[in-house]
Amino acid sequence: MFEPRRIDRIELHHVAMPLVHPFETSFGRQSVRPCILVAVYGDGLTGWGECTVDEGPWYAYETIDTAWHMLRDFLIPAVLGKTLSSPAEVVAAFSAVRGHPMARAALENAVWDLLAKGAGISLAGALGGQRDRVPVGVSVGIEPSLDDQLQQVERYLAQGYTRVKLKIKPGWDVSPVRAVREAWPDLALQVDANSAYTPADSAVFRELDQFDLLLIEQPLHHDDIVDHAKLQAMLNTPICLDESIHSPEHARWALDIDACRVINIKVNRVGGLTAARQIHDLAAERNVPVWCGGMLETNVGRSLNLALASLPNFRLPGDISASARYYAEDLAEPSFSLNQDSTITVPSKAGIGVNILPDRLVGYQLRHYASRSV
Ligand code: OSB
Ligand code: MG
Repeated sequence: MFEPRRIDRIELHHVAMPLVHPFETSFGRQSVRPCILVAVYGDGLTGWGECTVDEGPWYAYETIDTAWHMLRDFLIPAVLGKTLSSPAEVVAAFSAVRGHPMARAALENAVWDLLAKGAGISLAGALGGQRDRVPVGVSVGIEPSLDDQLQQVERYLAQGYTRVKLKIKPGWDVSPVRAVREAWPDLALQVDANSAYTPADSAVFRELDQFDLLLIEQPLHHDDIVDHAKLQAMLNTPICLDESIHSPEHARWALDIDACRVINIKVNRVGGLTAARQIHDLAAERNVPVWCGGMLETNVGRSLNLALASLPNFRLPGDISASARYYAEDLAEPSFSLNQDSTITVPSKAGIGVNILPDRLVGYQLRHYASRSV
């Protein structure tokens, strides 16, 4: 499918993007979202990937600085100067590196973009995607009061979103869910605890089980599957794992013991598009639905998420909201808007289908690294 392309330079851009509205989860409140953009240069074309790391190890153990170190000192040297004809060769080149999925994903995904651009095909086409628009929802952060939360939900519903995810944490769970459920009895609603609970909290989940939720995302420990299996056995609502699934192996282990009945696929968390597609395929074989999670991406990561979510077993709406839900201006264009049917259109231009705006990139940039040119 792809033509061989020699990787002659790789650059890293650490950027910080101000969010239009602070985003609070059980692990903290954020008004600025950092990320590392990876640019892979090969025979006159450039591929881009986004590393969705935070400043600190809150959602995952990786940070901006660990990813920078892994990319600069191990991952870039493993592919620089090589002639690549498939992303699988990048996966193989990284096989000696343990862990650090977000760092690996950003560089592998940039190579997917480069090779798809070289072949003149969209990333969705390269992956085998089958839809030209994908259903999406919105992830609503924890708000200072129930009134603020209801207002946020109302605002997003007015914009056309038909699926809402509420962030929960101990002390902010049953009452916000009840308030939203009472206000909108038919809304497609789900919750995400980001690992804030322990097995001793099962009473909270039995109560949440009454609200006809689509799923309960990552209630327990970030590395656990065993306690999730025990909790799943007590509930009718499907448990969805996010943080606990770091690879196709983790997905298989979790499904084998019925630790979850839905998987949130985040391409960075699982180490790249190759692994993300493997998890998608495994879940499809077992008739388990998946959906595409988000990490407050710029348009670089968002376009890639849309391509991934065009695969057929992405059967629940993704956390892929319109660009304007996140940033007043993005560093790549075109921006994504919500269609009237709560979908977003999958980019059809070659590669990820968005262009970096160099002035914006420089404007949001905190740090830059360029490898040797070879
Ligand atoms: O757990 O899904 C999560 C954002 C940052 C870190 C973790 C999560 C999230 C979201 C945002 O829920 C989803 C989005 O990008 O819209
Ligand atoms: Mg989550």
